[in-house]
Amino acid sequence: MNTASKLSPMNLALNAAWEYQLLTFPNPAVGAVCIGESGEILSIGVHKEAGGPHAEVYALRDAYMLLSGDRTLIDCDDSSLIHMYLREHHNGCFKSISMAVTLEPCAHHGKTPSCAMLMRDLGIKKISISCKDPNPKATGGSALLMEAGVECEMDVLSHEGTNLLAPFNAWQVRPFVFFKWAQRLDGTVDGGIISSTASREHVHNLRDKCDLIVIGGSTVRTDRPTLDARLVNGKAPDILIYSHTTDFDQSIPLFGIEGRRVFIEPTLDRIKSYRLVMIEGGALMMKATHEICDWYLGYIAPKIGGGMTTIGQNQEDFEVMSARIQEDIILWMKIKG
Ligand code: AOF
Ligand code: ZN
Repeated sequence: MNTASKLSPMNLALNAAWEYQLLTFPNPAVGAVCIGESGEILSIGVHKEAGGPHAEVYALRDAYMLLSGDRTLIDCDDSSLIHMYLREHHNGCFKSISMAVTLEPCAHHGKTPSCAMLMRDLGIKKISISCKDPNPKATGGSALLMEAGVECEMDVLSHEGTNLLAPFNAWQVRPFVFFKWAQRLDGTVDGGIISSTASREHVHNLRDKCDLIVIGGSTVRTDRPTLDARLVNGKAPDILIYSHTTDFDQSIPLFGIEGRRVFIEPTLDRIKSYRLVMIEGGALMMKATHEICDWYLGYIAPKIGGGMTTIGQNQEDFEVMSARIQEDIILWMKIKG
């Protein structure tokens, strides 16, 4: 059954954006959908990395290709080129098209040109927006579109949109901290590799964007981890080993990576000088970092057996903000409240 067709356009935009959550650092995760005259979904676009095309630009590119049959832009990821090409060739094909976007389209020219100006110039009919852009340099897109006669609906699924935008809001003023763990269906977290290759690549992509990983001393001693991003050829972030004792076997691979700094400290204060921080560890680390964790990222592998220890000494009630089923189940969560 194709459940995607039952979701609202804004839900589709939100789901698409969650796939790139934190990977767009320091930009926000954003999703955008183009909708045809009869309410049919034409395209779904997502912002994939800072410096790349914004979500709206991918959605407009793909809708244009569908409506016009012109496939010239099919492999184009150059935002300025897509803007220029669409302006030149749209031939009025967007005049009955609506869009749903998780974030107000940008009104400024940053690393890429303004989405709101492009949407205005293409003659989009209507736009639904979940959240205003908190970035003072980029905001103003909704006003610009309304002035141009585009119908604007604000605050659509605003709770969900605000959740999606939380890391971006944090980065303006403070670090954003999340706790990541992997478990089997029986709750065990030990006994070797648990997650699928795809999940581990996702973690490595996240490590590549993080500037600090925090890990407990006992995990370092038992797992002897590397904590780099080798599966995606990414960078190895700095490490804070949260420990009261400093005697670690220096042949543990995480110590041997050039260009990375490793701190061994009995407090978590170091986190304050970073912006995107991942905490890796088990039950004790989860408890120790309860006060400073914004979010929890859980990978649940469809397996039982092979481990002894669970993360269940803790008691937490989570709100699931995004649940994705791949080979593993991937849950983005925050403490309920
Ligand atoms: C959008 N759609 O998909 C995103 C937006 O340097 P730039 O050109 O990439 O602009 C980055 C700013 O644009 C970012 O700080 C945020 O305010 C907004 N992000 N806007 O219309 C998107 N990612
Ligand atoms: Zn934009």
